[in-house]
Amino acid sequence: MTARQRNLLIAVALLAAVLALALLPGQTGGNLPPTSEDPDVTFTLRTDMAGSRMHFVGEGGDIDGQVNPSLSAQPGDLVRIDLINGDGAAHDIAIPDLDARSKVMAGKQSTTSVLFRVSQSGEYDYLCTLPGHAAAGMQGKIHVGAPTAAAAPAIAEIAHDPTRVGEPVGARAPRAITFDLATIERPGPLDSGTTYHYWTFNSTVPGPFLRARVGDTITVNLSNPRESRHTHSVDFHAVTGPGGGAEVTQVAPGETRSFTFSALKPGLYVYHCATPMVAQHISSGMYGLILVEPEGGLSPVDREFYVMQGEFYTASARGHRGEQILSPEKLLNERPEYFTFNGTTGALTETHRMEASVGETVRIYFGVGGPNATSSFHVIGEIFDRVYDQGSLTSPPLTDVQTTTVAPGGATLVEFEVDYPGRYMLVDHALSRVEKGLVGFLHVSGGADPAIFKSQPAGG
Ligand SMILES: [Cu+2]
Repeated sequence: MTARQRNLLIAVALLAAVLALALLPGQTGGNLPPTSEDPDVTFTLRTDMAGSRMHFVGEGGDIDGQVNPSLSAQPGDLVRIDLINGDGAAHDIAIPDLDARSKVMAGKQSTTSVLFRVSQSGEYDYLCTLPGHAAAGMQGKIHVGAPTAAAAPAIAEIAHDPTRVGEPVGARAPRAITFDLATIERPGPLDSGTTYHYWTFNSTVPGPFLRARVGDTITVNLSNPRESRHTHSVDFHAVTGPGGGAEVTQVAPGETRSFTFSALKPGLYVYHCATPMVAQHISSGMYGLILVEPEGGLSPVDREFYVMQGEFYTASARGHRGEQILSPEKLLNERPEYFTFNGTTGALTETHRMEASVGETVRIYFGVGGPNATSSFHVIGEIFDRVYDQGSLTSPPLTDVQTTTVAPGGATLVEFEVDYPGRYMLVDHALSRVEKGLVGFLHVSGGADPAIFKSQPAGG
């Protein structure tokens, strides 16, 4: 090779390098870009080249090994497509109709991804936008199905029965106990004629009322069914340890994780999912209460109820019929469209009946899942005889309280004797929230004592 030929080769190589840099805008591989939102559905594709043909190949799941696989999503889904470079050439992936496009990647095993929301049913093309690549075969379809409107009436109830509060510990000694929790993602009736795709513990909102004694050694088994789309976890506020358990229970679909903790302090504590975005997992229904009773148990009462308050941040306002979907913007701006006791607007007015008789004592275990709104808990027409403020069972209770403040991730016990018949309304005294679904009924039957209350005849 002459010096002139060598110089020419170097010049060509330099030109190629400059051209390559100019053609690759922004990030060109490495780690996938972080996303603040949790996608509803994720697909992974690999690029492949055979002769002059190029295509996408499905990686994992139902599409594994398929050339330019058809991808499926539901209206409203946030969809993420991760793309792995299998052939070394520069590629990207775009959905032109949705104005969604990934960055360009180049080099074998480099990656890129695209995140987009499909709001309407229909068929959309995905393709590589580099010149000639779509024509060489790099294109496929995304099918966005219609919502299953016919399924709505048959959807099973999701509201936790407030009378299911477990067994009091009584006088028993500390012992080892086990709680099995499953993270169930399923649709449920949020409001009249409206459904929502809930994420739950054990298929109800709130999750089960867990009851233990101080000194118990508690093992939690957290299972995430194979059908789930998301990773979940659990953080118990009754736990002393990393993340309240959340650090060791990030459980992917199809897996189970366990931990054991000592119930060091009596009290009424919230548990909740703590997988990012945590506020989304909580607002979708992933919270509950665990009662750690003191030695000897709580004093007996005639009626116990389990009630939790939460918020739903939906794309449409209350009154929308059909399926509601999450609005991440409203969630981040803390502008809920629904407030609920026990997960649905009718949970404590239509679905479940809370009853007591005149002369009985009532205890309500009340917690706020939230994730954001503080509750000003109040029962219209009653006075709380005792409030175990902030769920503390080692402080003396407050007495004769009208309204009590309960923080998100906090709880309280209220006790009162019911003295007069009627329908008493449980509310948050931030009363605009009644219009968004936040109300429950306590039905009190029995004789009316006019020394306590009587109406006067209408005047003249
Ligand atoms: Cu979760």
